[in-house]
Amino acid sequence: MTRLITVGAAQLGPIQRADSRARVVDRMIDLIRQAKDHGCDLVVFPELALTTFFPRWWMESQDEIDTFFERELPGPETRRLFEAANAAGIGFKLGFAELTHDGKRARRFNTAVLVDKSGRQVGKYRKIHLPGHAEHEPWRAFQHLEKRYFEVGDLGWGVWKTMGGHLGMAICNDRRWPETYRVMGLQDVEMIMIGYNTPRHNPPAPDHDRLSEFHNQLVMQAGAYQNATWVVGVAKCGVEEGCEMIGASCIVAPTGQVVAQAITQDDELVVARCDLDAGLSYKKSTFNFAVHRQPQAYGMIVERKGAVPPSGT
Ligand code: ING
Repeated sequence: MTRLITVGAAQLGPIQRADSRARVVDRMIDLIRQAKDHGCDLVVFPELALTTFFPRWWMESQDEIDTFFERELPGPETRRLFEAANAAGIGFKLGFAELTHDGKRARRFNTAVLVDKSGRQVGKYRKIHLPGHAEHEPWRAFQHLEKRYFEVGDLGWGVWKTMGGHLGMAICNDRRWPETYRVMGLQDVEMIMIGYNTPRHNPPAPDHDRLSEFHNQLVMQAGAYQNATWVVGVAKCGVEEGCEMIGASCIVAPTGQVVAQAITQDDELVVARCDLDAGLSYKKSTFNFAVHRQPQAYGMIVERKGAVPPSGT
């Protein structure tokens, strides 16, 4: 018996600072319409999909920073998106900047929510690996202030039984860290949805720029294969306010193979029919965690944060 889920990776082209949420929602609803035409069950949108990638700018006014956050979701400007998906009978994952209050103070996270075909919010994830820096670094061609504008996510990496399978989420820089995939792999995840906004140029390491798409694909193929799971990576890309971000959205099978990939740096729906049982043969053999893993040897991975070189001469 195969458990097929038809997935639409809904890559978004650039969103300029002046682009309204309404304009962006129009574009996303068009991608949902295309997904419906292709028989998609699930649509995956990028990280911070409603606005331009604002951590590229140093801002002092919290009010100005907060214009990029959602205080409620769905809210007045995003309700149309939820209604369109529900009318199409399509579930979706949406990345956005979350501003919430815990009764004592405001909390700000780089967040993703998973909504099923009935419109129910079944899962939420808050980004844990925040890249970049927390202070103004004017030497950079552009800033990357995620460590300033967001808190480290406090929900862990969950896996939810929905859409006929075990689905999990991660966000952008998370995809570069093997721990991200393994925590979900240990929850028997079958599909991991990852949105990203990845500038091509990395100011502290410009020699990496030419390898941006290679590294993007490498980490998601590795994560998929080593945890016998589908990985759906979806970009917001193109030139936003003079800053180019890579596309290369792709759908990776548990075999590690890329089964579909975007070819533009614009709005583009990438579709694949994903058999959620495709990882089973790996989970029963090569990556049978219960049989082959040796957690007693892995303690350093949790106990030690930074690398410590060997002692001696
Ligand atoms: N963006 C980038 C990412 O991890 C980055 C940050 C860029 C890291 C280039 C390394 C090299 O894809 C986000 N938003 O995490």
